[in-house]
Amino acid sequence: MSVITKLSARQILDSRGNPTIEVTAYCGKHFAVASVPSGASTGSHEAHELRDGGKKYNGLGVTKSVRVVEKIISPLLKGMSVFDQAAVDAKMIQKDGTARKEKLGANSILGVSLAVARLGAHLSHQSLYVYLAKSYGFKKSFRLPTPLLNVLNGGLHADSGTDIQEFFFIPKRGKFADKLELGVGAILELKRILKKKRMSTGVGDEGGFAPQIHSNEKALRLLTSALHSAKIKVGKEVALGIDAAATEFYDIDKEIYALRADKKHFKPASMYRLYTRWAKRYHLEIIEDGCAEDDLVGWQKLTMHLGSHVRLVGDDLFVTDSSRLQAGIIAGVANTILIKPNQVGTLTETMEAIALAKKYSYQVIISHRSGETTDDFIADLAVAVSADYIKAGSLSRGERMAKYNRLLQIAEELKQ
Ligand code: 2PG
Ligand code: MG
Repeated sequence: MSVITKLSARQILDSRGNPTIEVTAYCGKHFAVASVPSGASTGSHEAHELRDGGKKYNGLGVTKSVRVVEKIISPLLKGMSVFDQAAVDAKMIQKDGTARKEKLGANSILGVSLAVARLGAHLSHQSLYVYLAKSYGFKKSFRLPTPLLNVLNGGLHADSGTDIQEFFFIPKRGKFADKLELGVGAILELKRILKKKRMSTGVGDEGGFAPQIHSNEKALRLLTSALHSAKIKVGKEVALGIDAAATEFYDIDKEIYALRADKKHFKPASMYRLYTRWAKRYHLEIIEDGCAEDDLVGWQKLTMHLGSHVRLVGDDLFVTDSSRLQAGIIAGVANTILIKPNQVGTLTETMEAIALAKKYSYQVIISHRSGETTDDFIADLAVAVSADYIKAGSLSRGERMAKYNRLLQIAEELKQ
């Protein structure tokens, strides 16, 4: 029988130099490793990250989480089948016993969850995406996701001065490898233009450029002009998209969205007007977190006005949580969900949210976090569930490229 014999864990550092947890799951002499990413623009409904507090690493150490894995979770799961992922996850959820995984920490639990899944794939001699699809009953007519390339970083991810956190190039033509090639061409042209304008070509947390721009709309204009000068058809060959991460610039007391860069304020019920203008002018295919996590009025208006032709993505809104997604479906908000396993804390709950989204025809985007490791699990996850998109940053920085390069391997395997 293939059972879990031991779990070990350690503190490693993520792409921002912050501590994070890496877990090894063992079945005798066989083992598999997984690590956990961490966000900056985290929604308040996300599951809890267990951190040490105190002086070391600005309180961000994860030695407590390491101890939880080795002293509590390892004996708890010892002897369980490696292949019964749902039971493994349920056991940890039950042991934790809190709604947001405050006791054991979602980082501890997710590290174990992902390492066990990878061990299951290894022991059954299957690619991880095949194993995941089989374990959770997703169709095996796999499809590669379209990449959302975050080519300009702002908000909490860079000091470029834009309120909008992420600006995407979305290459649409050809196979996955063709899309990356198209993306590289567009990014190099953007770099050339930035240089010509004597703007910085240094990159932010997710590998996108982060020049001082100080106007959200100027950023959109810059991207459009790069596509024009590369003779790429905007909207047809490469579309644009944004992650506003609006929770970060929503003033909850005054009930207004304060766009500092543009010196503009919007009430929840009128935020959609700004996006309507941008969507028309700049061919926006995607608007993620256009409104704040609990602003239902804003979300409803936005969905009513743009939902039929723009992908309106709930990130902080849904936090990969089936019950929040269910509530959103009933309220008629958004039409796409962003999936980040560490928002909810187990693979099984992540899969539940994806299955629910698919049932109600919401599109699915699998996403990295701004603080990443080189773990490429989400690439396999995206293929396992035939996600519509993957968001893993720009085409730079090793921790971002790890995901895209893993997709290139899978594309070769699938001849896609
Ligand atoms: C987001 C993510 C990833 P963070 O808002 O979608 O791009 O950012 O990980 O900082 O929450
Ligand atoms: Mg987001």
